[in-house]
Amino acid sequence: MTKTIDLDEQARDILKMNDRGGYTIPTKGLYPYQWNWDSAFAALGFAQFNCARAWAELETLFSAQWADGMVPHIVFHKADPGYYPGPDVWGGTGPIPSSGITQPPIAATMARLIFEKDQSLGEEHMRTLFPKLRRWHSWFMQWRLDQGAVCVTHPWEAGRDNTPEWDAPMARIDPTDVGEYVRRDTQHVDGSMRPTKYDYDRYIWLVQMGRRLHWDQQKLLDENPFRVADPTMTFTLLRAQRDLLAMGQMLGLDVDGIAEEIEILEQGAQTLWNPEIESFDARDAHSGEWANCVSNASFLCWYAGLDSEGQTKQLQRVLDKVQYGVPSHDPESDKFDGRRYWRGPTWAVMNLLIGLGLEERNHPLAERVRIATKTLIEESGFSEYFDPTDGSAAGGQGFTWTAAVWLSWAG
Ligand code: 9WN
Repeated sequence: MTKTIDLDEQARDILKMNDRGGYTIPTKGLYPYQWNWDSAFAALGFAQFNCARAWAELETLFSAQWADGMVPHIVFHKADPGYYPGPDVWGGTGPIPSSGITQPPIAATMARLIFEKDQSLGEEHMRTLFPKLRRWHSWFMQWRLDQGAVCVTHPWEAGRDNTPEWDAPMARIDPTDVGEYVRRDTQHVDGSMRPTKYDYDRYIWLVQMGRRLHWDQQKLLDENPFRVADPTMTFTLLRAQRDLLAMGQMLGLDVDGIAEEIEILEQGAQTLWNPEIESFDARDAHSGEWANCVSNASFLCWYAGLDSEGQTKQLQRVLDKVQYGVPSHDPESDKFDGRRYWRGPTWAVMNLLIGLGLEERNHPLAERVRIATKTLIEESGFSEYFDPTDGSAAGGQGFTWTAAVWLSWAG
């Protein structure tokens, strides 16, 4: 009991420590800016003790929304040389210096959860956020669909940077003209826990291409060799659209077209079912090839409101295989690496989304996912991610989103 109280306090302290006034950084040193989905999780964490601060987090994020509706994945409020690639490399064209890509759209869902805790002030904030969320979701619908599933155009967009799902599309990029650059991430954490130089050359090459094309979506659609229909984006957008529709109806706002978009996404989500491996999977939008990967994003189907017996079998299997699930990559695959970022480790934030979906659908595995997450944090603290085989801490420490997961769900 005492331990739990201490962890509550520690989690609140982490949020306060990473608060830069209106926005929260993921962790000091490694990630000194505002990240899109990290911020939405931070808002949910703040809502457990300070709803006004939670709304401010989302509003600051949306102050960086581009004219075309996109909400960038990093907002560079104040330059910091400790992170690469910074604002000058990205050349984002929004109102505040930013990256040129987006991240999983979970903000509408987090806003709804915050609204449910804050009915009095919440209505005013929701009314302000609603049209902005609507424009962001419409941007996805306009630019990112492949057979109704939502595509990523850079591995960083899905927030799962080096997952094996990108291996084949990444191999087609020739980054020989990428030039010299200095990575900063490996100065903060051990390189064995990070993506490799092979990955980084391609990440930076894609950024340079986007910048050259001034982040024009039509031009990127024509030129970008990396375009993958992804379960993270598809399931999170489907869920976000359902929440937006519910909020809009509740507040009597214009929800015209959202129900139709939900239908498109529902059909799109089904196109990500790979019958060969019997799992939701990523599909290369250029070649049509499957990634053939069971990842933690495959388990977001319940979060998106979709039941799946096949996916339940997969979840049971991977949870039986490692003690501290949900692993980001299949522990029976030869590409599984328990400490290398999105190639195996367990991420508390993904578990939160997976767990919420399972709980809402009264799934028998729901409690198992929550308890695994709670145990990880109790045993190894608020680290960025964890080794699913022994539960040890990995990556950055004092991490905002892990603290938010503790306060809002796992603790
Ligand atoms: C690139 C901040 C972000 C998360 C991502 C995670 C990692 C960045 C990086 O850190 O990505 O966006 O430099 O590695 O993969 O999910 O939002 O915590």
